Amino acid sequence: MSSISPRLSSLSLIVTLVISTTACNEQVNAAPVKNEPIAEAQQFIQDAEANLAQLSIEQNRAEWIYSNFITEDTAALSASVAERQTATSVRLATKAAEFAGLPLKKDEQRKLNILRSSLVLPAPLDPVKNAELANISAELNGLYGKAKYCLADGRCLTQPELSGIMGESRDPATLLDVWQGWRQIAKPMRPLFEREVELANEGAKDLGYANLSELWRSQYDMAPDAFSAELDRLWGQVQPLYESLHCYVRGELNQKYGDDVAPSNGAIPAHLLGNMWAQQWGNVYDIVAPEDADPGYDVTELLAKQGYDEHKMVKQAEGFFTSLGFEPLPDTFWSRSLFVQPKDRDVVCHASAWDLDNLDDIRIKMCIQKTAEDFTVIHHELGHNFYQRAYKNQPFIFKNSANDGFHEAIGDTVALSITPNYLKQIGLLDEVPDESKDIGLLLKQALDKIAFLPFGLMIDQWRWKVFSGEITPAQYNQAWWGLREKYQGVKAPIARSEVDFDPGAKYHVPGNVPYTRYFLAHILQFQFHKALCDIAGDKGPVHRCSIYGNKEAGAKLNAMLEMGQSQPWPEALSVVTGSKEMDASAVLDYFAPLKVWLDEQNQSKNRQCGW
Ligand code: X8Z
Ligand code: ZN
Repeated sequence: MSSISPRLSSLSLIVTLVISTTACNEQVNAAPVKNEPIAEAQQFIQDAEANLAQLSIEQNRAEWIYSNFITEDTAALSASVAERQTATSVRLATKAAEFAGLPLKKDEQRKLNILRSSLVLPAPLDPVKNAELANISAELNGLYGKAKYCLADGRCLTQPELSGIMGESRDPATLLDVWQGWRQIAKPMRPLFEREVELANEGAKDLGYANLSELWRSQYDMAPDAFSAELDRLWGQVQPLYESLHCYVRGELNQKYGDDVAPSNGAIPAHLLGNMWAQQWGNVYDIVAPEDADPGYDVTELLAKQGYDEHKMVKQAEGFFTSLGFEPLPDTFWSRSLFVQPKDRDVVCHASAWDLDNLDDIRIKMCIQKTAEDFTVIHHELGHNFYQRAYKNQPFIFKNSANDGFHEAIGDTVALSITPNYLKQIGLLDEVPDESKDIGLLLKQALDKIAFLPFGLMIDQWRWKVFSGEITPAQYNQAWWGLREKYQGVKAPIARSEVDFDPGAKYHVPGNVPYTRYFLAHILQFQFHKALCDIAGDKGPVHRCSIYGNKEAGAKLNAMLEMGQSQPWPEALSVVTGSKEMDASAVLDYFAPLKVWLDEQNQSKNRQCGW
């Protein structure tokens, strides 16, 4: 999906370079000899870039076909391309490390660094193990994509269909059935995941990293441990706001369901929060809505009332980007994307955005539900596509976002501008609620954005410990729930054991997609939104600002997107925000009135917060 794929490998030309770094470091030779390693490194970069650009297209096509038609044959073809591509990318990463320390141009050094550290599923050098890893990875993806759970009434449902029930049902027994049913599908993944970790750790070691955790954390223009500390700092900024929200929601759930189902203290049972993974809670807004500040509209209903189908939802989202000055999506986007879940075959329904040719063949693949939630997800996906197209003129290695959090933040930033005013402008809403309803709007937003933060953090806290060996296979599930409780204050509604493999029920675990990117995106999008609203000259509270139609804000955003990964991320961040630091103050400012209100509510009801 992204340009530098987890598994790049070679079909043809592997440039074998023999270099002598000592000659260069000692700096004693005459100029022509001294320059030789530099020229070799430059040639290596040029060849690697051409090679990878070509290979990525083949890989994208194989993966696209596999995820759109999951069969044994497409799995085998996709695994075989992955195998060849991983072999090349590992070879290039190894070689890139050998050029470290040469006095190269900044751009060249950056490219070597990216080549060395951008794998997310490195295979061991041993070709047999590489093939095994490619097969495991394809199998895990297929297991998730094909998974269905059959209800007692005989209906066998896919993940988006089951998620629909988790969002809508208010019957604890139904919710519990679907919650535990979806987790059945993950049990067979456990041995495959365990072996995947073993092999990828070996691959990371071959590349000179202590383990896969260190490699994943090395992709942020800073030392891996400094990055971990940065996450702790950001989490510390938003934790009090999360705790206020948790306390309020737990209290309201207790009122709705009673002590037996939803206790008034301790962790919240994970099946009651309107989402399969309790990661975003917007679907229980009706249960927790403030009595006197409810804005009184529901985007899902508005979409239905206005006859929006899947295509129109995507068109409307495209319209936001073009209003900022971005070119419309190409015709091929409309003819090649997947919007509707096919009835006759297995597909990976989890929403994704693709850039098939690293130029203009951009697409999304998504089983769209006609809901407010998916209207936002469509903006999220298009954010990826507009980013990809903005950096298409960069050299191949820089065709990526500043860091992976940036890629995840762009569409969400735009979606923060889906305000009541905007909905009125596009004809979805008749009347804009007055300011007295802001608490309702902010609460709805917080249920998605603030509730997500600890979830966005804990997935990789778990995985990094798995990769480093701190969590052993015998502790996978128990450690998972330990972290769920620690960060989110959420618990399993029924007993779990090591027969279960609950992490596997979340797409990004079998899909091997790093998850910290979403935590970062949930901080960054508020920084971007605030800065773009300033540029747009908006003088009101930031939660009511929409940058819709503002070409100046669009131009600034585009200036950052065009840079791709060519500069360290603080440089890109400063283009839009003027700051080189990730900072959650913008989150706190946005929700400041809600924080006051939540604390008042919790106090007036004498709630004991925390878990
Ligand atoms: O996976 C996604 C996107 C595709 S990159 C739909 N998201 C995370 C998730 O669904 O768990 C967006 C928010 C978090
Ligand atoms: Zn995304």
